[in-house]
Formats: sequence, structure tokens, C-alpha cells
Amino acid sequence: GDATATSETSGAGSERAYPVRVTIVGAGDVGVACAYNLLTRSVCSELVLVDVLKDKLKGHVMDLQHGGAFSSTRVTAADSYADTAHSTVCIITAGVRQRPGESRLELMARNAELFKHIIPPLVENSPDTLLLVVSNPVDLLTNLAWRMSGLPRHRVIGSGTYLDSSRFQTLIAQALGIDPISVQAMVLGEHGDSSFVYRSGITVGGVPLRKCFDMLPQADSSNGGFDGLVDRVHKQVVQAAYEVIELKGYTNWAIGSAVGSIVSAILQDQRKVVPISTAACALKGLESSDVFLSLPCVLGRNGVLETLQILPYMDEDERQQLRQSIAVLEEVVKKP
Ligand code: 6V0
Repeated sequence: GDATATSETSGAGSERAYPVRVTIVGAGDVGVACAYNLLTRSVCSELVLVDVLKDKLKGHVMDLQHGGAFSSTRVTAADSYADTAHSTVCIITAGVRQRPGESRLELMARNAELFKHIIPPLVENSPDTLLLVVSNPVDLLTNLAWRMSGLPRHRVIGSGTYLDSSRFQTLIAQALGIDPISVQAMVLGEHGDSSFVYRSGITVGGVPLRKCFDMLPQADSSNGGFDGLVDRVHKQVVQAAYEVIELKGYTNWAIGSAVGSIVSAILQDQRKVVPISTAACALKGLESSDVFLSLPCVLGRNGVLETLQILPYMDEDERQQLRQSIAVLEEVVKKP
């Protein structure tokens, strides 16, 4: 780990070094799963948790602190946003969940209201921070957080379809009888119903899956072969959250793993290529778009170092699906 390294200091000319501090706003089921995943990685020296429910916050922080003999990360509960000062990364998992019958737009309105109390004080105390939005609808809220924060675009990201991609890789691997880590695949676009699989880019051990499909242990050439499997698994991915929520009430462990991986990539300047929510205008050909959605990004200490220019490498129907995902998000943004 790199837990004792110092973060960039705020303000030019400042000599003071600060610990590598990561703040998580929202100590609900998702926030706590993110905290636990980060603790086990020992990538930061300090983890600060913020929540409006003070007793629940205190209980979670005490419980996490009691594992102190097994982790080099110190966990604290913030009394106020002043305690989050000089955070290298701020993760936002605060937010209400959808009520039965509530539209995404209505959820957006409620969570947008909440962000007014979160983003300004966070950025005021950590002017050089990177924001990682997890709260849903994640693409719209990442866009909002960027607008409210005044931070450059490359320093505001959303977890986006990184989780969907892991779900996809895992389910494809299960179907083929191989290890998920050996499957490279990206789900892109909106973290939601209009997400799509970058199917021409799916590889197994570096070989395009479309080409090596029949050679894999459990590949079933009936049922539409490669395309049939991709379609079925993508449907399962879109349904995954609804299914888990039906069974246990919420999802948290997989998103916690995804967030742990994103934050490690940032703190260790890994320059890892990940599908995360970013400004679509970074893609040549989409310069006029003002939405955020998931595209493959090179992620490092300064946030999004590069958005991969994949448009020319996409099949025409994939480009169409990307435009469709953008249209869905633009529609919501435009509504008064
Ligand atoms: P939860 O368990 O209700 O936790 C939310 C927490 O936020 C609660 O503890 C609240 O007290 C807290 N909170 C509310 N307002 C504030 C505020 N102003 N300041 C600080 N804290 C506040 O919800 P859960 O943790 O299950 O989900 C949180 C959000 O993550 C929701 O919007 C989910 O929809 C979203 N998810 C996003 C995922 C993704 O892939 N992007 C995955 C799972 C959930």
C-alpha cells in the first residue's frame, strides 16, 4: 500500500503535507460497503465518513474502528464538513432510494436537492479534490455535481457502468465455464435501461470472444451462439439490481468493490482503463453533447487522464446505441 504517501497540498506554494484522506458522504448500505472495501485495500491513511444520521454514523464508525488492529487506515466520523478538509477523493453515496411508483425524474429532484447541501461544503474544504458520485441516477447526478462544484470536468466522475461491466463479465464467465478476470468486456452508456454492451470489444484472454466462442468449455452454439449469449446476459445485467433489491432490499457489496477499485486506481495513479461516467463531449464527434455517461477512461491521480476515442472502432449499431443512450439522458436533462 501507499497509505503513508502525502497527497497534493491545496493552494500553490503551500509546503504542508496532508495524509491521504478519502471522504465518503452517506454512511448507508452503499457507503459502508465502500468504506469496508477501502479499509481492506490499505490505499489511504484516513477514511472520513459523513452522514446526517449521527447515531448510525457513530455506530458504523465505531464498528469499523474496532478492526483497527487489522488495517492501516484510520476511520473517523465527521462532525462537520471541516473534518473532510484536504480529501484527495470524495465519494458521494448519500441519497434517497426510489419509492414504489416513483419515477427516475422524481428521484433526481429529491437527490438534486440533497446535493445542494453536500457538494458546496465538500469542495470548499477540499478545493483540489476528485469527486466520485455513486448516488442514483448516477449519470445525471455526476453532471449536476460537476456543475455545482466548479471543478474541471476530468475531476468529477461517476461509478457509472463499471458495476454493470463487472456483472456482465461475471455472468459471461459463468456461462462459459471460465474465470471472470479472463473476460474483458465493457458495458457503456447510461447506468440504467439504455446501457449497451461494446460487443465487438469482448475478449477472452485477449482473443475476440466472437471468434473463440465455440472453443470454450461450456459454450452453447444453439440459442443464437455469441450474439444470443451477449443479449441474454445484458438483459440479466439490466435486471440485476431490481432482482437483488427484490431479494435483500438494496445492493451494496458489488458497488463497494467497484468503488474500491476506482479509488485505488486514482490514489495509486494506476492509469487503469475503466468504463466510468464522464462528460460525453470528450469524444470526438460528440463535442456538442452536455451529458455524462460511461465511456472507457484512463483513470489516474488527476482523474480522467484520457477518454478513449472508441467511436471509429465501434460497429454502426453500437454507435447507434451510444447515441440512443445520450438521447435518453438529454431528454431528462431538458425537462423543466
Ligand atoms: P441508504 O442506506 O438509505 O443510505 C443513504 C444514506 O445517505 C443514509 O444513511 C442517509 O442518512 C444519508 N444522507 C441523506 N442525506 C444526507 C446528507 N444531506 N448528507 C449526508 N448524508 C445524507 O441508501 P443506499 O446506501 O442503499 O444507497 C445510496 C444511494 O446509492 C442511492 O441513491 C442508491 O440508488 C445508490 N446506488 C447506486 C449504485 C450504483 O451503481 N451507482 C448501486 C447501488 C445503490
